[in-house]
Amino acid sequence: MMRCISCGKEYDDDEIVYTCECGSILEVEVEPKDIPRETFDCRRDNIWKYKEYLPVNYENRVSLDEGGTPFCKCDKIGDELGIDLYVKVEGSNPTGSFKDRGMSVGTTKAVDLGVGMVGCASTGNTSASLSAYAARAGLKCAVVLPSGKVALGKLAQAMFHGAKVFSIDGNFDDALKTITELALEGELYLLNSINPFRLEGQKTIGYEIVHDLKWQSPDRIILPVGNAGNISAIWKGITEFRDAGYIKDTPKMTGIQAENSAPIANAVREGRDTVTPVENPDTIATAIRIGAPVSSVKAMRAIKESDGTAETVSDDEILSAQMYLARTEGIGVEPASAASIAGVKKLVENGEIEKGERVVCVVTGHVLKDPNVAIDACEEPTAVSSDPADIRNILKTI
Ligand code: AN7
Repeated sequence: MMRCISCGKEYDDDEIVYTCECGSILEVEVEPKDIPRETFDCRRDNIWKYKEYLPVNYENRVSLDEGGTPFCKCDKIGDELGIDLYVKVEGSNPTGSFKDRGMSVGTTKAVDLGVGMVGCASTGNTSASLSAYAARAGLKCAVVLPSGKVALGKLAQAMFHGAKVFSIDGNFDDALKTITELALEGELYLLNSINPFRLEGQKTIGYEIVHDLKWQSPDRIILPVGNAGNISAIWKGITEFRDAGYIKDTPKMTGIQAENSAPIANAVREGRDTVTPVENPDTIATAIRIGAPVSSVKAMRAIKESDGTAETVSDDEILSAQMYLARTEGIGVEPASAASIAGVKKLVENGEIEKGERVVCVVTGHVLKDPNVAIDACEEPTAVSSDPADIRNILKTI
């Protein structure tokens, strides 16, 4: 069953509906299950090991073995900041971002419903993931992208997996309006995160983090926020496992946005409950270049209920955090993902995070998603002759 998060109206799972009659957004209701948590340990390590909590038909599942991503303790950065730091590496998913969790469940729902075509608007990763999962499921796929603002790796994926790719003269928020109109006309099944079944897949990040920590909650989970689906989904996962009795405590949900694309962080800073859209969002972290987050009500609820917060970081802070993580811990992430690392640093510095806190940063996408940013940040390779002496001399200087 789906339920409106504002007025409580209920909708049947078989209905194709994206928003409530009252205009607000929907959530899938999942009851606690009578399953001991040890059950999950003896299953293959992907999102489907939590199948009882995924409200779609398991027999129809569209899977590329997504989930079960690395959970790396990062002592070098942690020691420098005086915290206990873990990084959940979502770039290790099949198409290189956390979106695969949501698309696995979302395309399974599409198969359950018997639709023929799926679609989304995207800043890049959603389209890369959907086009792969649609191929796997044998569904037609259409994606609408903001022209010139999608990182190269993501664009390559969407095209290569065979989606029909449209490029519009506008930003993500405009692209979402366009594809939503087509979905409401019944042309295609919409798999943006306004579709609550997408978030059912993404909530498994929350499940995995507490499972990775041997059924304990971290003090805090930090992640980049664009449309705010992921922060809402992770909080849903955490509260479901709390309600099932698998964990006792819950983490402070902490969202990081880019300075000029920060409607949620602005609202939190100004103590407002309602989120005002940003007209012309801009940041080098194109994944989170979003002005009107679809899931802002859910995200504000997650932040409030969890006693969390939201913060902004500048493009420069994002780029230096991206390189710092790559060169200190060996974890390569795209700019948007580095916002969580830039965020943890800022929150330690301004005293919001206490010394000794156990913090999990979710890094959402792989460095290869945006090769241009990575290359622009580095020196050119040094041209040498094939004589080893040339190289030997230079190696003495590094
Ligand atoms: C790497 O692909 O919105 O707050 O259309 O690709 O759940 O939106 C991507 C978002 C963070 C933000 N990190 O997550 C899209 C899209 C990366 C992302 C986010 C995105 P949400």
